[in-house]
Amino acid sequence: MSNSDQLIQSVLDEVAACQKLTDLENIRVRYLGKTGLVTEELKNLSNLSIEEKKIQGKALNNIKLKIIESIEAKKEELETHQLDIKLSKEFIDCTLPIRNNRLSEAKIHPITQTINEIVSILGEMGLRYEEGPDVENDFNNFTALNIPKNHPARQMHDTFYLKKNYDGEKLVLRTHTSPVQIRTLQKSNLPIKIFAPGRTYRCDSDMTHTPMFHQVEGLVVDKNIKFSNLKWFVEEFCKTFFKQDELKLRFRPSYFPFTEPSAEVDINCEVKSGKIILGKGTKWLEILGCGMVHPNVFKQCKLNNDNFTGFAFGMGIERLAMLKYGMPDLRDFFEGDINWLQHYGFSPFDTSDLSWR
Ligand code: 2U9
Repeated sequence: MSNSDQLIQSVLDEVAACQKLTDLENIRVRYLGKTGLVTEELKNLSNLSIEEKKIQGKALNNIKLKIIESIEAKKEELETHQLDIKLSKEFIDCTLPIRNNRLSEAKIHPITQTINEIVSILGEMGLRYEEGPDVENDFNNFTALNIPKNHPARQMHDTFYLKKNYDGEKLVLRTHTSPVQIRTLQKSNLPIKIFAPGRTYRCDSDMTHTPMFHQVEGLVVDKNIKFSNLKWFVEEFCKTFFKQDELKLRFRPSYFPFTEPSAEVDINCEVKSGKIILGKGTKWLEILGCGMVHPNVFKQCKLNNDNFTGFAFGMGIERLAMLKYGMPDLRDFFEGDINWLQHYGFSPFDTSDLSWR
């Protein structure tokens, strides 16, 4: 074995026996560092003849390469081994139960909770739950509701229009849940006592508007239904929903194409240290719209029975939830922020607000 072969073999043995990255680094410095053995030999080449330089230089570079290769391979081996040890120590048993049950308890979204409460109250008051599609035709969303083409109310609705369907008809994302009532008026026998909660869409987005929001509308059609029946019904609903027997209501004349006469309804409140207290004080908060079903709506639905009249009302669900539960910003309802949901959400096990008897 030549001298250089012997040197290579002894370095390889040292590297193979090495168990720590720090020891490996020491070996590298001893042979290849600034004053390392191989480095010094390379420096000494300058004293040799050109012929000798060629031979010795090639041999030394060969030694250097072999040492580098063996150190690199060993380094990878030691690092992988260290990582394996670390991974085995930091093993996570994902089958273990969580530490704090309450922190990660699933919550019911306030919109779902509020809808469930409304379903419970209106159900108790004798109305039947109805639902319909989010994508509607122009007739159900507008024309049947006494909003003909070119009626200014169409502009008020900021409608999302869809591409024309196979019949060349332009469909819309419903701008209110009223088309559900239109469908029911067309298919059911009178009397009709229904309510329809659900998603509605308007091309509008700012502090107080989101492109999608929720509404609930009610419709009662029967013999001899009068405005006084509407007033009683709405008052009863508001007192139950806000759990305020003393709640006062104010009916202000208004205009909707689908009702005549129409009214907007306010509830009384007071503001104390920045907080709204409902059912106390002399301030007013708008809460819903309502009215007697316009005769044109009945005509459009081919209902020509003169003995029947009806009342209808509509409310924004986000607004009801914000007033009852104190969320300050409408847009948070749709952010999907888990901390907001932990704060404002409802326990699935607490159903106390869902029974009104
Ligand atoms: C039929 C006949 C009449 C539903 C009504 C309102 C008044 C109303 C708004 C409240 C807040 C919508 O979410 S909101 O912006 N709604 O003011 N809605 S009367 O009237 C109908 C519905 C269907 C067949």
